[in-house]
Amino acid sequence: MDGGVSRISISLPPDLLREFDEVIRAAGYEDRSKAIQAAMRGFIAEHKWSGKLRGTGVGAIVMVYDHRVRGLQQRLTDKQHRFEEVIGSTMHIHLDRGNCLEIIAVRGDVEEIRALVRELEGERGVKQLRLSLVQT
Ligand code: NI
Repeated sequence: MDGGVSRISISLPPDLLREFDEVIRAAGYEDRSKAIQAAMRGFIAEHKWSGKLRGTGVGAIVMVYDHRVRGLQQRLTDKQHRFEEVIGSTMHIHLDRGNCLEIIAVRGDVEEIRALVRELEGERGVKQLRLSLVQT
C-alpha cells in the first residue's frame, strides 16, 4: 500500500473536535487529516519510547483538568491514594476559574506508573496529561 491512503471513521466528543480544529487552525494546518497524522506520529513516538522502559523509573505526570466536573477532584485524589507507592508528591496549581494543573512526581515500578496514568487519563474532565519518565 505504498503511497496509498486508508480512510477511517472515528467517534469524538464535539468539544474535543472543536478544540482540535481551533488548535490546528492556529498552528497553520490546512486540513484535519494532516493534523491528525502529525498527532498520531507524536503519539506513536511517545508510546514506543516509553513502552520500552522496564523495571523502575522516575519522572512526572503533568495533568490539566477542569475541577468543575462533578466529583472529578475527589476521584483523582482517590486514585492517587491508591497509587501512593509510586507517588512522591503532588503539586496543585489553580490556573484559572475552571482549570487546575497537577504535577505528580512519580518513582518506582514503571508498570505501576503507567497503570496510574491510564486511570487518570480515563477520567472525563482531564484535558491533558503528559508522562515524562526516565529509567533508573
Ligand atoms: Ni485548583
